[in-house]
Amino acid sequence: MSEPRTASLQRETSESSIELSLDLDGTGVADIQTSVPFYDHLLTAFAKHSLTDLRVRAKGDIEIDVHHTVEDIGIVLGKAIRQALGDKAGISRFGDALVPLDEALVQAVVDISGRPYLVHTGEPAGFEFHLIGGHFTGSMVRHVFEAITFNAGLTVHITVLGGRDPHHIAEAEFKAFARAFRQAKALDPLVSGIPSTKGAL
Ligand SMILES: [Mn+2]
Repeated sequence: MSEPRTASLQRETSESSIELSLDLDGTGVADIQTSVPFYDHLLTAFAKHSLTDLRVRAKGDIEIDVHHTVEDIGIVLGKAIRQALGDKAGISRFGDALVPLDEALVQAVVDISGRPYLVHTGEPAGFEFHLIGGHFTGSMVRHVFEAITFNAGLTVHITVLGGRDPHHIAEAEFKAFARAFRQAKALDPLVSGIPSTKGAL
């Protein structure tokens, strides 16, 4: 590996203030303070299981709702992933994972395609309305994946195959995504150059 695959971004709006840095070739060290504890938990799981070192400091108008802060961090995380991936030379490009958390089971497939596309299905009826950890609604899970996918330029399929507990379902979704992303971003010694017949991703 030549270039370090790192990125460090800041984003400031009237709704949130975010500092985020990551290293795609890390060991999964997470240092995350978003002011939304359950989101810290999800992003820590993402870092750990994707072997991405991730540091986040965020403040936002959570007295209104956690929505702005959670979404904006997803946007910045996506942009940082895109920047850190660079020209994508030598990557595996595709990854997939099937991850359980007790009764919950989630499949994730990632293509570092340069084409943003999210297919997200299978959350049980009413999941979007459930409050997890007192702040975080189930609806935010899809919203975060939309923000990451669109800003990182990934094709992502996430399929919830089973689950009853909202905490388990959300966490299994992040772990499955992390695990699939870990494979996709991995450098494959057999790949020379950019793994696309078009020559660019
Ligand atoms: Mn948990």
